[in-house]
Amino acid sequence: MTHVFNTPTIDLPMPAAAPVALTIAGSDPSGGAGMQADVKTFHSFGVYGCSVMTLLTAQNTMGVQGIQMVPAEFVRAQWTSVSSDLPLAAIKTGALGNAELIDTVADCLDSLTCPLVVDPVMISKHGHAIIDDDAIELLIHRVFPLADLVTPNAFEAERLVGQSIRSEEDLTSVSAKLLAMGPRAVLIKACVGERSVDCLADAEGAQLLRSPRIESNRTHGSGCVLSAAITASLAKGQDLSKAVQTARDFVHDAIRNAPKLGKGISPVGLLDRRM
Ligand code: PXL
Repeated sequence: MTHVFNTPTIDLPMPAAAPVALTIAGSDPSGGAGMQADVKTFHSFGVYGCSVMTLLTAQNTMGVQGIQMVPAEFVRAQWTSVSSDLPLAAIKTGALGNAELIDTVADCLDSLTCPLVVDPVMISKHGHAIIDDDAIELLIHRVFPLADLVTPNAFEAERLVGQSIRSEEDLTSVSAKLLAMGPRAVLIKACVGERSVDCLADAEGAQLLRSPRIESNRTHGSGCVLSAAITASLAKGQDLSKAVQTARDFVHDAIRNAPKLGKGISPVGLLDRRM
């Protein structure tokens, strides 16, 4: 006895395509940081996420156990595949690993027309270096001038400029020095005293964005999520200052909503921000 089931053909309406955002970043196989955090964040904002992988980490909530670079020519091959096919509305970079990879990524991004957010990832939450020292100079000279926004944390900003940040005045002067390296805007994420203070600076001037500090050790991936959230809003056509505001709120909520996961620093908890 043979049963035949015929599903009727239905003419489906064509859904509107979501804006597309690309991350050029490293992999965190535990899913909390890196390219995985970026693509999940894009999805939370209703943005279609795609990725070019620069390096693989062996990593979990307790630390980074290993790191392996993707060959530069294969990073270029991934870029060619994605950029020749998908309508990229915004791009972010995360961990870029070494000088050869930075050169390759800079070549790829040279003739870019969509917004570019550069997260100058240097070190993991556990203190593991994710970029070679000699590569930092190249990041400054080749990638920063292409960026609409660079988003260092205080440690990265201090390392890039060679000046420590102890006060809001330091924050403003370091942001001006970063701006002089060529990006159109800079967002430094810092803590001054009991407050979280971010500094957003562009050619028009600097604004200090103050908020209460949330005491939490469930913050793995928070930097990646912030820059990815800004990229998602830029892909949707928001202006930079609004995109930064939306992304800061998103990260605050994500830290507050982080469940305990794994034995170490839990990842932030991403909520739906499709509207
Ligand atoms: O959170 C910064 C970061 C970015 N990218 C990768 C990482 C980390 C931190 O661990 O592993 C791949």
